[in-house]
This record gives sequence, C-alpha cells and structure tokens, in this order.
Amino acid sequence: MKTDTESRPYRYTGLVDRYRSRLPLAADAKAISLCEGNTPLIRLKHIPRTVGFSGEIYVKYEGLNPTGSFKDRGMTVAVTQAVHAGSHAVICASTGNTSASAAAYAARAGIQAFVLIPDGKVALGKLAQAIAYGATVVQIAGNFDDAMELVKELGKTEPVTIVNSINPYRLQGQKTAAFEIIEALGRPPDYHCLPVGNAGNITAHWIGYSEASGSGTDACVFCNNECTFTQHATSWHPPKMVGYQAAGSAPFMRGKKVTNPETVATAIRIGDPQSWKPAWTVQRESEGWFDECTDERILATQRLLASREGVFCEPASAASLAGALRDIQRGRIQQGSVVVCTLTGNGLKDPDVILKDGAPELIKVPAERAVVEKLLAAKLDA
Ligand code: AN7
Repeated sequence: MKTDTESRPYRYTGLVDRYRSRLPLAADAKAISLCEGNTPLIRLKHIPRTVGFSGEIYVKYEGLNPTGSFKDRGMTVAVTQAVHAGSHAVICASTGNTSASAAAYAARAGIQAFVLIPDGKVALGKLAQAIAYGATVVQIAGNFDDAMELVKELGKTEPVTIVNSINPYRLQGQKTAAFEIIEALGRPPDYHCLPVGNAGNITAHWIGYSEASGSGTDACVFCNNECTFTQHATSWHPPKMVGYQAAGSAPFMRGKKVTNPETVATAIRIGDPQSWKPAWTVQRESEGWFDECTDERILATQRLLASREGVFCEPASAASLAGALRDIQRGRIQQGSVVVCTLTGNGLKDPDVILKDGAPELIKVPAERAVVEKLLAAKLDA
C-alpha cells in the first residue's frame, strides 16, 4: 500500500529539503521551514523596450518568500542549525527584514527572538511583523551599525545565537537563489544585479554560482548530466555580479565606512557592511562592479516596475533594477545579454513610501453613477 505521502503529488517543503545535499547541515538536523524559496523569476515585458534593450531582463521576486523578503532563505538554515545545536534564542540587528524573518522562524521553532532595530527608521510593515511573530523588539537610539555592534558584543556572553549574515549558515541558505535561477534559465545569467547593504546577499549568490559553475568535474552538479538544461555546469560561465547602493549610504563607492548613512531605502541604510571583504572578492572574481543610485531614481524605478509590469517591490529592492537600467543605457551592460535583478523585498512592507511623496490625489466623489461614469469617460478618452 502506498503511504499517504507517496500517493500525493509532489509538495514543495522548503529549501532545506530541496537543497539539503548542498547545505552544511547534519543529516539529523530537523528543518525549521515555512516553505521559503522557490520564488518566481519573472521576465520583464515592457521595461526593456523603453530603454532600447535587446536582451532579457528577469526579476527574481524574493518578496514572495513567507515573510516577504530574501532573508527567509538564510533564516531557515540558520535557525535549523541553531535549534540542532541546542540554542533556545536568536538575536539580530536589523533594518527590518532580518528582524521579521528571525521572529517568524523563531516562532516556528518555538524559541525566543530578540531584535535590535534603529529607532524610527524601520518600515511599518516590518515592525508589525516582528511584533506579530512575538519577538522582543528593542529600538536602539542609533542606526543599524550601532545595533550590529551591540549584537556582536552580546553574542559573546549571552546564550543567544546571532542570526545576522555574519552567521555563515545565513549565506549558505541564501546561495540557493542562484541555484533556482540556473534551474529556471537553464544556465547562469550574464549579469546579476542586487541591492547592497551588508553585502551578505551578493556574497551568498556568488557562493551559489561558484558551486554550480566550473565545478571541476565533468558532471553537472544539478543532474549528473541527465537534465535538459541547454548547457551543463562544466561549460557555464558565472555572471558578473553587480551591486547597487543608495547614494547616501554607499560605503562601497566611498571605499570606506559611511558614518551617517541616509536613504529612503531604509533596508539598505547601512554604513559599515559586515561582508566588506568578501564582497570585494566577489566583485573582482566575477568581474562585476559596484555603483550607486539616488533616492529619486530608486523611487521612480519602484513605481515604474509596479505600474508597467505589475511587480511591487520595496524601495531598496528597486535599486537593483534602477542601476541595471542605467548601466544598460550607459552600455556597461551589453546589448543582447541576460540580466537578473533580485527584488529582495515586497512592496507591501513599506506602503508609506508610495502614499507619501508624489502620490496622485485620491479621487473622492459622491456615490452616483453619473459622476463616476463621467470620470471613466474622461480617462478612457485620454
Ligand atoms: C529589502 O534586515 O540588513 O547586502 O537588517 O532588507 O545582504 O545586507 C536588510 C538588507 C537588500 C541588503 N534589500 O542585503 C536587515 C538588512 C532588502 C533588505 C538588503 C536588505 P545585504
């Protein structure tokens, strides 16, 4: 007789189950999962034409993870390992998304979460998440970098596991996004563009691409040469990794720490990136680059993506596409190439930003057919 599970169609159960053989977890470590990963890679239809691009642009919509950001990929692995190692509490500093994710996975694991956030600079949706998931939320009179220093100190003496990206299990989980992209495209892209804060995610993606490409063996790491990919890992060339920062918070452009980072993209309001050194290695090895985008360009791109393609991301996430579009126009990203932009977080996390500046006045009318009809007619004629 078939077991219950065998008689059911395939059910995706999260990235630890999916990629276990490529993660440094003990065989008996029980996955703490919310079915994260497996996010859509959406090909943009309209925007490439508006910049005269003959290649393909895809967005990896990480905002569709269970807590609405890419952090869940790292958190499932970090919390799985923490619980396996006997930890009863996790702690992190956060600009918002890490705290939401840590709080959710701690809830799932039945352990405590402590999150340190910069006072008044966390998007409302993210704060609401951390509270809803039951974390102890501590607002610091300081910025992310101050909170991070505190967490590192506390981690030395207190019985808490740090789940910021300085925890290597975080990057191991986040590298799986690169695997998914390769599986979806049948090859790595030519360019992979990401927003950069601590630079953990760009480093994690490079780990993923490096493990998948040029593996030094004749066999495809995905399928032992039994898959239908157009090319196998042995002939893959990894992408150029391109990191975009917000202009007011761009230590990689300044070549040093930024002491008072400022940007509307609060998720990447980080002046002292924790993965500083590895990120420079990624840039060199992949022959990629760093660049910066102004807040205006970031917000304009966020709106363009939502209104022209139907994809709503948070401001920080839009930095990847904002930079890519500019570098296409500058000719730095070559015509005809395949570009992936990571959309790190969901637009719903930070609705204020859309409703605040430059939002069209809400139309208010009496509940009368004639009035609304006239309005429609005017719009339809326009
Ligand atoms: C939407 O939540 O650092 O370069 O504390 O939330 O890996 O740091 C968030 C970072 C990009 C930058 N996009 O990623 C935190 C935090 C979004 C983010 C980044 C973040 P990294």
